[in-house]
Amino acid sequence: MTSDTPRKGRFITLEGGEGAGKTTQINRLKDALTKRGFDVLTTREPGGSEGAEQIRHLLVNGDVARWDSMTETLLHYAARRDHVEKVIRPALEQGTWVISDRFADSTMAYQGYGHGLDLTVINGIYKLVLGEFSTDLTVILDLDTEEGLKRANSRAEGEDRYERMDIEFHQKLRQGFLEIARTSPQRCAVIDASSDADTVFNALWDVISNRLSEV
Ligand code: T5A
Repeated sequence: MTSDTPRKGRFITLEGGEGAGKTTQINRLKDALTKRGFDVLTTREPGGSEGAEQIRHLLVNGDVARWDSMTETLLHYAARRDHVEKVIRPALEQGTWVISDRFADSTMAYQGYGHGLDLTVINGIYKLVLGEFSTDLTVILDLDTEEGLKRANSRAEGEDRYERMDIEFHQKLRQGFLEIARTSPQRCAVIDASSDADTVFNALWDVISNRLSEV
């Protein structure tokens, strides 16, 4: 399938800093869309395909400084290429709606705005690896950095290499996500993730039903 092949399903991503509540909201969104008769696949990055899950292990574990920002970006894009080609594109082509916990905007926010890799370099890698492939809708869950880290730490299940990075890094990537939304308003929406999970879901559902005409 080339980047020009028409899609039948929709590709939605949820983005945000650590502990913003993406997993919680994706589960609710899957239930709501399934009840309305859509075939829904949920997935995540880094990971989502067998090869990408192996690369994930290299990214979310180990010493904070084990990769420089370019190596880290290339690892995320190697994983993403496998995920898109083996899982996301085939599902979309069959008419399945795909919801991913993180996608390319995370690389821009974390490795670009957070770690300082040149944003035009990241855009160039995106074009090289994915061409014109893009999300239909990206919802950014925006939450105070310290609150997000507190929520994420309360889970204590390992895979915490990024959570261990310093607070300034997390503050920069939060601003990065907001900047991404400002520069791509057609594709992105920001919602306040500080309320309880029901309130956040209501805001998410408003965005989904307003932006995607099939819902
Ligand atoms: N990364 C990823 C990059 O650097 N570049 C990239 O290109 C990509 C794709 C992945 C890491 O990789 C980095 C970013 C990440 O650091 P991960 O383990 O997948 O790591 O981590 P996260 O994506 O951050 O996932 P988390 O599980 O930490 O956060 P979620 O999914 O946003 O949050 P969730 O739903 O698990 O909730 C966290 C806790 O908060 C509670 C939940 O019950 C849970 O305990 N909670 C709430 N509490 C109060 N109010 C609410 N509204 C709540 N919603 C959830």
